[in-house]
Amino acid sequence: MRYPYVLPPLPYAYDALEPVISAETLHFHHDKHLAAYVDNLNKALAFSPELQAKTLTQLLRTLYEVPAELRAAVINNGGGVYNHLLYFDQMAPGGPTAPMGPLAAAITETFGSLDGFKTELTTAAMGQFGSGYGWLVCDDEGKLSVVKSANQDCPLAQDLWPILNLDVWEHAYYLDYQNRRGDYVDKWFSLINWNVAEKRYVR
Ligand code: MN3
Repeated sequence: MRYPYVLPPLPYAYDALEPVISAETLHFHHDKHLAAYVDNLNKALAFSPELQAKTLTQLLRTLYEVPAELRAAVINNGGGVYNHLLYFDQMAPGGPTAPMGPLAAAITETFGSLDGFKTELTTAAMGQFGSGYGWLVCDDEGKLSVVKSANQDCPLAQDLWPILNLDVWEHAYYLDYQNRRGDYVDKWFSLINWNVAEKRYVR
């Protein structure tokens, strides 16, 4: 994926994730918030052919090569596009309720159990002050960890490969849960499309 960026359709029906996430939330989150990140990323890159030539992943991995005057816009809007595409892709109704294969083994090895992983990601997501994400990432050796990030910062910039992310910006849950971030986080785990996570892990 590279410039000019286009808004891909939501990979399922807007009401597919109800009752955990409402169609109204997904309309705003995908059609307004993500669309704005796509538009603003294109504007930020409009006069930079060398940045246009990079894939989005390359761009976020080499932020140090982005001119200082564009860097904040690329971090915020490039991250906003990448992070949201992952967020929407990794959710699905009625998928497998647990990972299988190499990711399952790695989760057990790192966190003790799937519940151990959920506890750690919940702690990260709840501990993120203000807007941001909780993440399941791995390093180049496939070693898993849970991290949190502020705003639209993406772990790619730290040479970490994102496997799952949990958007805890208020726009992700406020219509459905108001200030109850914990209820949203708790229910969100039931939406994880473990097939997508597994594919990202064994890439
Ligand atoms: Mn969001």
